[in-house]
Amino acid sequence: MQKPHQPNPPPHQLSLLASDSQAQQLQMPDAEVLFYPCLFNAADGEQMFAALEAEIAWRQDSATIFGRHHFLPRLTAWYGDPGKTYSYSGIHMEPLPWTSTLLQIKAAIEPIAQVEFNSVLLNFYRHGQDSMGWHSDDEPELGPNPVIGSVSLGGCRRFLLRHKTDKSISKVELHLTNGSLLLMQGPTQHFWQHYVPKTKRPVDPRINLTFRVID
Ligand SMILES: O=C(O)CCC(=O)C(=O)O
Repeated sequence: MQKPHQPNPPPHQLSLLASDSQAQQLQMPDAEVLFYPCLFNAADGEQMFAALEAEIAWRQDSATIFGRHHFLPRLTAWYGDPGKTYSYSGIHMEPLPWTSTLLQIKAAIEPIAQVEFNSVLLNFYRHGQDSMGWHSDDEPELGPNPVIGSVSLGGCRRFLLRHKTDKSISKVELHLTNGSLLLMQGPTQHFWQHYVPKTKRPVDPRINLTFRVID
C-alpha cells in the first residue's frame, strides 16, 4: 500500500523574546555592555544546545604556559567565513564552515548587535570544573573596539568582569542564563577583562558562542 505523503516539517523558527527595550545596560565606566537575560525562550535554548552538542566538531586544545602543556578546561571550536582564522594563547584556529544552527543564531542577533559577524568561537563547559580564565577579547585581528555577541545555552554560569587598571572599580557579576545574549562593545575590551570561574555546585553543561568580526 502506498504511504500517505508526509510533508517535510517546516524549519524550526527561533522566537526572540526580548525587544531592545528589555536590554539591561550595565553601569560600567570605560565600557558598553548590554545584557538580554532571555533573548531566546527556554525551549529554543535547549533545542539549540542539543543541536550544537551533536553537530559541532568539538576539539580539546592545549596551551603552553611557562613551557608546560595544559589542556584547556573546556572544549572549543571555531566556525566562520573562509579565511577568518583566529589565534589566541598560541592556538591557531582555521574556520569550519557555518552550520545551519549557527547561521540561525547569527541571523537572530545581528539586528540587535547591528554588525555582520563573520566568525564564532564556541566553548563547551562540560561541568563545573570547566572554566575560562581572566582575559580580554583584544587580539589584533578583532580590530579596535570589537563587538562581541555572546550567546549562552544550557546550564547557567557566573560571569565576572574586572577593570584592568582602576582597582577602585568594583567587579561586575552576571549569571549567564540559558538563551541570554551579552553584548560587549565600544572600549570594553581595552579596559575590562572577563572570566567564567569553576564551581563546585552541580551545574548543567553549557555552550557559549562568542560571535566576532575578524578583519
Ligand atoms: O563562556 C563565556 O561566557 C565566556 C567566553 C569568553 O570569554 C570568550 O569566548 O572569550
